[in-house]
Amino acid sequence: PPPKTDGRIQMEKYSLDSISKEKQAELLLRPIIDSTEITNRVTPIMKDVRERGDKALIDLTKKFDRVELTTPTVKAPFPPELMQLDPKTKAAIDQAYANIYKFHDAQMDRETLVVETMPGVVCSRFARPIERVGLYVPGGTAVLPSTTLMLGIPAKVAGCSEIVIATPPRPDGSVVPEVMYVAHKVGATHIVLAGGAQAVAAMAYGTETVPKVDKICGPGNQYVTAAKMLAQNDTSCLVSIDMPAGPSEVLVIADKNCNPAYVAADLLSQAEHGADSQVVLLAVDLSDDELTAIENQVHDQAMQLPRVDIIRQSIPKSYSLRVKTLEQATEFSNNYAPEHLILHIDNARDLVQHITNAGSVFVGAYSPESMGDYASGTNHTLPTYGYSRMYSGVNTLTFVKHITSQELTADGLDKLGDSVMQLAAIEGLDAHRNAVAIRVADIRK
Ligand code: HSO
Ligand code: ZN
Repeated sequence: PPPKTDGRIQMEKYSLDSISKEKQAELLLRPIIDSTEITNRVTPIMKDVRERGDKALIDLTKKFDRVELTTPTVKAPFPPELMQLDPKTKAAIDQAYANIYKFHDAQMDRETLVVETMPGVVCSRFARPIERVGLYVPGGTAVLPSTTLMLGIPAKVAGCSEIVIATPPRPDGSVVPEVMYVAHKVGATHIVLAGGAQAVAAMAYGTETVPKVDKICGPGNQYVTAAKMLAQNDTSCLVSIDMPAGPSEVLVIADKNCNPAYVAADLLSQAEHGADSQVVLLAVDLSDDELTAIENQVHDQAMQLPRVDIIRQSIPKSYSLRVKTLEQATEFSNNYAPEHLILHIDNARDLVQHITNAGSVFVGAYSPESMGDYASGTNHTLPTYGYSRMYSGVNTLTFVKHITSQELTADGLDKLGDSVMQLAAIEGLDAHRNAVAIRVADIRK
């Protein structure tokens, strides 16, 4: 049961020097997600879409979203009257778009890498867009044009020729206008009015109106994640995904000179995402009063927020951990491998070189996560659940694959031939050996 807090919205509290090694290990873990039940529910949904296409999509959208559609897909060009925005919103989207575009355009791999490994042996590598991509934009408790930007812009920069966006319809069966405006800006070819596993299945297998895609990207709930994983494992649809996903997270490192109100605001901006959001505060050498100041801010600010009911669930499942030194904080954070890491510390920039695992780092008092969530230029689709240990967030290279090539001259083949023939002989692959021998014999004649 959650600890009794007299109605106070409060994180659990630990101190590194008074917890056991076991407790410390436990604090590094995320809640275990048992996916069997989810998988069992998702499997028939995917089968249905695969077998009945649009009809299944329409039925499932009626069942899960209570929306009756005549067709599940809107094709580009999208009607301007369906993307009317208030001018302030449009300007904000345009500014975010410009920054995200600029940062992702700079990531594009446009030059062929050419290396002459030995005289006459030239190896190259070049990028090509993944042709057809499916972008999942969740609906649920928030409208997410920002996610449309974060997925659509790198796909556009990479040069994907078919960009399919799936997003749950509004109750009247329409697309969120902000989402449609961004879809238009990134050059999306289709919008699929569906959410959940059925949306993923439609893009993985294709339907009468939804093109089958090669890669599916984007965040989603457990059903969406399970569907992405199932699709990836199904060789009959030949589709890949961006990364496994769990609930969103932030880890904040704060020292004595932090602004408690800023720290609390950052913790809460993560906590409001969902009841399962993970929020961690590492307090570096704070006095009782200094920690209390942050806790008070968390409570007081939370009480003013419209999503306080979600925060009431996420904050008590979160914790603060007091540590003595910045080194301890860094080590813990690297072991936790957070999705977002915010540094409310002196000389924050100096710590970045010591960060080994994190999806995205927010450096100093003036870099709240919100900036990266919306508009500074970095991507907000990031690895959660400790996967920042080995996955990168979505970026422009998410939407390309690399092809290598080589060209050898007779001289190059001659020089390297003996080694290759030797290796082929050791592997017992004589046809391989012969493919070299037959040429070398001519060259050496
Ligand atoms: N923090 C979320 C992204 C988001 N925030 C969207 C606001 N809108 C996961 O990185
Ligand atoms: Zn956010």
